[in-house]
Formats: sequence, C-alpha cells, structure tokens
Amino acid sequence: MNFSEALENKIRNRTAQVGVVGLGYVGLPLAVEFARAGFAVTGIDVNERKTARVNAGDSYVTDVPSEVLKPLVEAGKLRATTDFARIAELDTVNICVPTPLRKTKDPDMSYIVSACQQIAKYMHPGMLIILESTTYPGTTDELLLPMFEGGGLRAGCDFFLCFSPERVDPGNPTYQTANIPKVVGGVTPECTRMGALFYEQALQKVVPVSSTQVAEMVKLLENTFRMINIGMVNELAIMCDRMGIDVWEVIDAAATKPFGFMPFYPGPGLGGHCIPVDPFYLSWKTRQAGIEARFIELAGYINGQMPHYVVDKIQNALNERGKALKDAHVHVLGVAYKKDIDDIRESPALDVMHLLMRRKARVSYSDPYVPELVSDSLELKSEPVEEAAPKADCVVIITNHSAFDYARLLEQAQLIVDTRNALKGFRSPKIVRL
Ligand code: SAJ
Repeated sequence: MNFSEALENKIRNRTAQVGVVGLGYVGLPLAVEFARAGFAVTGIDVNERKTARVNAGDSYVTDVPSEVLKPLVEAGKLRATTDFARIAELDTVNICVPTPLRKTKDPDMSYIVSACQQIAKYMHPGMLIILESTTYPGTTDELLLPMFEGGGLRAGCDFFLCFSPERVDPGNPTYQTANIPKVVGGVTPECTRMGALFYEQALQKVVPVSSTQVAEMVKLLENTFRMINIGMVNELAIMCDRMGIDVWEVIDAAATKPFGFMPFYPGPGLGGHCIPVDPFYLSWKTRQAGIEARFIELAGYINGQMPHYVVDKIQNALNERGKALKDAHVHVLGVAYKKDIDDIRESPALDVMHLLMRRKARVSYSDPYVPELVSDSLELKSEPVEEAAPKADCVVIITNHSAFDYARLLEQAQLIVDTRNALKGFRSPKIVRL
C-alpha cells in the first residue's frame, strides 16, 4: 500500500489524526468542525493561555460557543498543546497562523516560517499539509515546498501539500466554517485530490482548483475586490460632497439595480485584519514581477486619507458654528473597525482620534464592545453616551453599532458628524454627513 492509499483510508474512516496549527478565529472553528466530524483533533498554538482555555472547554472565539467546544474536549475528540513534537503523531496539519503587514507594508511571513520550520522538523511520510493563512501567490510552492522536501520527501507521493484560503467572517450569523465553500489547490493533482477529500469529510462544499497559486490568488481577488470598491466609493463621497450631492441617497438608489451592481458605502477609513492587509500581499508580489498594482495602491491611498477627511469635516463643522477644533471636546461614537464587533485592529477610529489630538482637540469615546482603549498615546475608557454627548462640542459617529440610541443622541448632542449614515432618515441642522 502506498502513502496515498494509506492516508486516503484514514481520512475516509476518520482515523486520521488531524492537527491545526494556530487556534485563532480561523483555526479553532476548523478544529471544532473536524472534531464534530469524528476525527481526533490536536490543536497546536504557541500561546499557553489559549491551549489551556481550549482544554478547559472555555472558548475565546465568538463563532465557537463553549457549549460546543466543551463536549468535544470531554469526549477526547479535541485537545490543545504548545508542543509541536506532537506533529510526529499526526496525519494532517492545517496551518492557520497570522500573516500581518510590516510597517513598510511588506508581508510579515515570520509566523508561517516558524510554524513550517516546526512542521518540517517533525513531519513524516504520508502526511497532508495545508496552508490556510492568506498570503501572496507562490508562497506554498516557493517557500513551503522546499522546506518540506528538504528532508528528501517528495510532494505528491511521500506527502501532500495544498493551499486553501480561509474565508471565516467572524460573527456572521449565516455563514460559518461548515457551510462556507472551501477552495483548495495542491502542488500536484494528487495533492489537490487529497486536500479535497479531507475537507469533504467535515465541510459542506469543496471547490478544487488546479494549483496552489490559483487558490492563493482566489483569496486575494476576493478581498482586493472589496478594498478597491470601498476606495472608489470613498472617492465618490468626496466628489459628491464638493458637488452638494447626497452620496448615501445615490448609493441606495443605485442599489435598486437588480443585476450588475453591489453597494459599498463610504466610511472613515478601512479597518480589520483582512481588507487593509491582504491586497498588499498581492501588490508586493506583483512588484517582484515588475508590475505595478496601481488600483491597489490608489485605493490604499484614498482609504488611508479618509481619517484626515473626517477630521477636516469635524473642524469645518465646528468653525461654521464659531468654534475652533483646538480645545474643543470631540466625542467619538464607536471605535471597533466595523459595527457590532469588538475588534479594533486597524480601526480608522484610532487614526481619527490621533489626528484630533494632534490638532489639540480633547477626545473621549463610547463603545459598548470596547470598555477601554490603550494604544500608543491613547489611554481612555468608554464613557456612557448619555453623559458625554450633551457635554461634547461635537459627536462623531465612526462605528455605527446597533446598540446606540441614535434618536436620543440627536436630542442630546449639539453637533453630530455622521461618517456611516447611522442617522439615515433623520433631518436636523445638527447633522453633518460624510
Ligand atoms: N467598509 C467600508 N465600506 C463598505 C464595507 C466595509 O468602509 O462598504 C469598511 C468597514 O467598516 C471595515 C473595513 O471596510 O472597517 C473592512 O470591512 P469588511 O466588511 O470587509 O469586513 P472584514 O474586514 O471583517 O472582512 C471580512 C472578510 N472575510 C474574509 O477575509 C474571510 C471579507 O472577505 C468579507 O467579505 C467580509 O468580512 C464580510 O463580508 O463581512
């Protein structure tokens, strides 16, 4: 029996020992899905607090309720460890580690490299290894393959290597790991077949593609599409402002087109750990190939300018009411990077607050999901809207959480700069819209 047949049997009869490296918002839900499918799953993470919480059945990931996690741990279907040596006992390993950007907007591959160094150290013939972290096209073939073949094993017969983009949308009530179609591409056709067979055991729909590069590029297209369209609509907002046209009304009316259009909305900037980051993995790679990714660079510039545009709007709105921004009290409503979540990574609210403080305004904030904000030069606690809004010279809505009482806010505030059209349907001289 060859390695392919042996692994295929273990996958089909669910005796394959499954491993997931990186137990974050992607890795933990994936580990849970395979444990629910009947596999014995080992989660590996460098963070001891995470592994301890997993082993206690205490989830720290919104999409994985502890009521789901705990029974799987108690049934011995899922356990977590910081010990990479356990890879020697595994048949499959999914790599779900972060791929951030450096300050220079170059890819930071350090997490992938260190995880793969550990895997290369303990891997054995007959394994399936799948990279899920978002990265530039070519990573799997150019970076991982040499690391794993270094010991003499050959991909496609001694072991199997694929890329499969993660598509987790944290907090999405409709689409979760099990029912989001899963794209997978292998270094060889046999790798692709093995990767698809693996995912078919736990996920509802699998989409095999012809190579790892195609799979890597699929993810970048998905998120670059969003980033560029957000940039375009932000530029449209600036144009409409100059021409005295309500951009929000324009977009809502355009969205009535039943085909060939998808609405995006202006905002204070681009936050999160995917959309502002992933496209720069693509533009970095294309630059290596001598091609300038002009759409990405331009959209990045426009989105990056939006915090400045918002602060200028606040300043102008105060000036028109005879006040200076300097020494004014500006209260920020919502600091998370998008509504109804608690994540502040790359949140434009932080840029707006820093710019306001640079222009000597006094800044406070309210966000029910973010009780306190500590970042470079910021150390604030969330204040009740009821208390802060009446006192502030200007309230600026940065993140339109559903929890805010916007009608009450309109009664209490003297001036509101609304960057999210949260006050849609309200008319008042107090409101200044993006
Ligand atoms: N934003 C706008 N205008 C828009 C849409 C978003 O300004 O029309 C801003 C948001 O406020 C946020 C940033 O862009 O600051 C990113 O928002 P997002 O809706 O793209 O949310 P993310 O970053 O959580 O993106 C994730 C991505 N999921 C994965 O990468 C697996 C993305 O592909 C999803 O399409 C997106 O969730 C989603 O649809 O919720």
